Amino acid sequence: MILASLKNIADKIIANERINRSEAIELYQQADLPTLGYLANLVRQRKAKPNQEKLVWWNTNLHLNPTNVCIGRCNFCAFAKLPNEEGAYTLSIDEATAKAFKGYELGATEVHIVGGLNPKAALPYYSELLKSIKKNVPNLHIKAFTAVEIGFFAKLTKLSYEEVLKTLVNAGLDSMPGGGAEIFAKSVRDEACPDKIPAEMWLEIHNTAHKLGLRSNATMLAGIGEKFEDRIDHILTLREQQDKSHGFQTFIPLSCHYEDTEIAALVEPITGIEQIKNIAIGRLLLDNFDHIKAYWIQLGQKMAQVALQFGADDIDGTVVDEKITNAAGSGHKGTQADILKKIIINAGFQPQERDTLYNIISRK
Ligand code: V47
Repeated sequence: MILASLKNIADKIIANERINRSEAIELYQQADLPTLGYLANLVRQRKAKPNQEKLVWWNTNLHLNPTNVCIGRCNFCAFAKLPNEEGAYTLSIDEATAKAFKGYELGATEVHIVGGLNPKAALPYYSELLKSIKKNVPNLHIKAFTAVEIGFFAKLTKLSYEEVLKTLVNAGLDSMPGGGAEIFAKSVRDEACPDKIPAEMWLEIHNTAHKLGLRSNATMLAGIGEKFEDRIDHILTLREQQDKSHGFQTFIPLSCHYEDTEIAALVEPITGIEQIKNIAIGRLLLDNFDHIKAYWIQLGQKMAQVALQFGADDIDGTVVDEKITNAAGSGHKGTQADILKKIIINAGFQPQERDTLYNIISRK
C-alpha cells in the first residue's frame, strides 16, 4: 500500500516523469522498502532492452593498486600509507604489468587501476605502466584513475585536465572508474577527506573525460557522517552533470566499512536499510543513467542479491585482488565467474557477462 502523501510521486515515476529534490526527500524519508522496491524495479525493467528485463550484468575483472602511498588523509580510508610507514608499497612497472597479465590469463577483460596520491608514482609512472600493459596484454580494457588522481597529476605537472587525460589516453587509458566522489557536500568533505579535490573539480574532470569520448562511472560513499539530504543532493548533482555530458555509464552507491579507520569512532555505521534505500533512490532519481551497480564486494553476496530487487542491474565483477574495501574489513574477496553467476541465478535473475562498456561477452 502506497502512503497517500507519496501517491503523486509514485504516479510521476510510473508516468516516467522526473522527480525533483523535495519529492526525492519525501521519498527517502517516507517510503517504506516495499514501495521503493516496487518503483525501482519498475524503472529498472523499463530501462532494460526488450527481453532483457531479468538480465543482470557482471564482468570478469581484476583490481590493480600499484601504490598505497598517499599524501592525502581520508578518515574512512584503511588502505593508504605514508611513504615510510610499515606496509607502504609501490610496484615496479614490471610487477604491475605481471599482475595485469596474470588477471588476463585467468579470463579478465578489464583491469581497474587506482592508487594513492603518490608524487613518486604519478603521470610519468602511470604513462609507462599503461603503455606496458597495452604492449603485453593488448586485449585488456584499462579502466583507471579516479578524478582525484587526475586532479593530482594535473597539479603536479601543471597540465590541464584535458592534457593529462589525453596523455593517459595516448598511453592506453580506455575509461575511468567512479571513485573519489564520496559525498559532494563541502561540510562532509572538509571533515572526512579534506585533501581530496572539491566536488566541482571532480565533476569538471568527468566532464572533460566525457568530452574526450571516455566513458566513466560515478560513486557515492555513504556512511561517512552525511545527512540523508546530502545523499539526495549528491545524486541530483550527478543527474545534472549527466544531462550535460552524457558519459556516465553506471551509478555505484558505496557504503563505508570501518575496520582500522579513524571514522569508526566518529559516526554510526550505515545500516542495511540505508544501503538498499541508496540503491533504490539512485535508480529512481538517475533517470539518465543506464545502470545501477550493487557492488557485492561492499554489500556482500546476499545483500547484493536483495539489491537486484531494488533497481540494481549489475553486481560488478569477479574483482580479483580488491584491496581498498578489504583493508577496512569487508572480508569479501574476489570470486570466480561460476560463483558470481550462481549468485545472480539464485536471486531469480539471468546473468550476462559484459565488457566494461556493456557489450555482451559470449564465451564458448
Ligand atoms: O573512492 C575508500 C571508497 C572507492 C572505503 O567505477 C571505501 O566501476 C568503503 O570507486 N569503505 C573506490 N569504501 C572503489 C570505487 C569503485 C569500486 C568498484 C567499481 C567502481 C567502478 C568503482 O572506495 C573510493 C572510496 O569512495 N572507499 N575507503 C571504506 N573504508
